Amino acid sequence: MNRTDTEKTPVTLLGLGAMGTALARSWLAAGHPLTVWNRTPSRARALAAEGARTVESAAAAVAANTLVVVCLLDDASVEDTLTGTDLTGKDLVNLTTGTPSQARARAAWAAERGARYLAGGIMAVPPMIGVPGAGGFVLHSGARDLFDQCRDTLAVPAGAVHVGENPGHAALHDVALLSAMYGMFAGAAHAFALIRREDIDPTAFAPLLADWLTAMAGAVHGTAEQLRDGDYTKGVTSTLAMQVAGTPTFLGTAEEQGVSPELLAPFFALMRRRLDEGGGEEDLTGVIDLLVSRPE
Ligand code: FVH
Repeated sequence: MNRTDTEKTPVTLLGLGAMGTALARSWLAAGHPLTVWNRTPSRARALAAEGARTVESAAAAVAANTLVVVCLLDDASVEDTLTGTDLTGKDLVNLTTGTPSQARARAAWAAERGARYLAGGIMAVPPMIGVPGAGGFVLHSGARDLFDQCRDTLAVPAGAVHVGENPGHAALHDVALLSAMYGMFAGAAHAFALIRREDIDPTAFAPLLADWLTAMAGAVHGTAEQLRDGDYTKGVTSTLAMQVAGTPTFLGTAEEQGVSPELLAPFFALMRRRLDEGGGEEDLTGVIDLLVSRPE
C-alpha cells in the first residue's frame, strides 16, 4: 500500500459500545478513514453520520482494512464476532478486557488464522478517550515491531504503551493497575465512612484525601526497588513494627465511629503475620510475599 506521510491509516473497528464509540470518534476526529461494525446495527448510525463507513457484517469490516481493532464485551464475544472472518494478513488489535491466559490463547488463535496480533488493555473511561492530558492510556503487548508500525494510529484515542512481547502482559498490567485502584477506592470508602456521622463536609474532606493519596502514591517506587534488590529494609522510613503498633488506633477509631473494620482488618492481619515472622525492620513490602503462593 502506497501512502504518503499525511495520509492516515485506515482502521476497522468492531464493537460500538460505550468504549468502542469513543474510540471511533477519536479516529474520525483525527482524520483516519474508519470502517465500523456492531452486532446491533443501530449503534453505528450516529457514527455513519459523522463519517464512518458502516458495513453489514463483521467479515466485510475485517475485509475492508489491514488494521482491525476489536473492542467488545469479553473474550467470548470476540470469538463470536471473528469466527467466519478472514484474518489472513490482518493486524488484529484486541482492546477487549480479558485475563492473561485468554489473551495468550487469542494470540495463538489469531496466529493460526494468519494475523499478526496485539493484545490491549484500556486504562481509561470513555470520556477520557481522545482527550489529550486526560490521563488515560492503553497498554499493548505482543510483537514490538507490529506495535511500532501501528503506534501513531493506536495512540490517537489515548497514549499507547508497549509492556512486552508476551501477549498476556497487557491484560496482566491492566488487572494489576485496576486492582491497585480498587485498593485505593476501598481505603477512600473507609475514610469517608469514618467522617460520615460527624459534622464534616465530605466535599471539604475530599481535597485532603486526594492530596494525601497523591503524596503517598510515590511510595510504590521504593517498594519496586526493594523487590528488585531483594532487600526489604532498604530506605525504610516507617518500620512494620511501628505500623503494627499503630493498628489499634485505626481499629479503635473505627469502633468509636461505628465503622466496620472489614476493609482494613485483612491487611492489618497480613502486617501482623509478617511482623511475627521477623519482618519488623521492613516496611510493607514483605506482605507481598505472603500473598504469592509458592510452587509445591
Ligand atoms: N466502558 C468502560 O468504562 C471500560 C473502560 C476500560 C475498558 N473497558 C472494556 O472495554 C470493552 C468494551 O467496553 P464497552 O464500554 O464498550 O462495553 P459495552 O458498552 O457494554 O459494549 C459491549 C460491546 O460488545 C458487543 N457485544 C457483546 N456481546 C457480543 C457478542 N456475543 N457478539 C458480538 N458483539 C457483542 C456489544 O454489541 P451490542 O450489544 O451493541 O450488539 C457492544 O458493542 C470491554 O471489554 C470493557 O471491559 C470499558
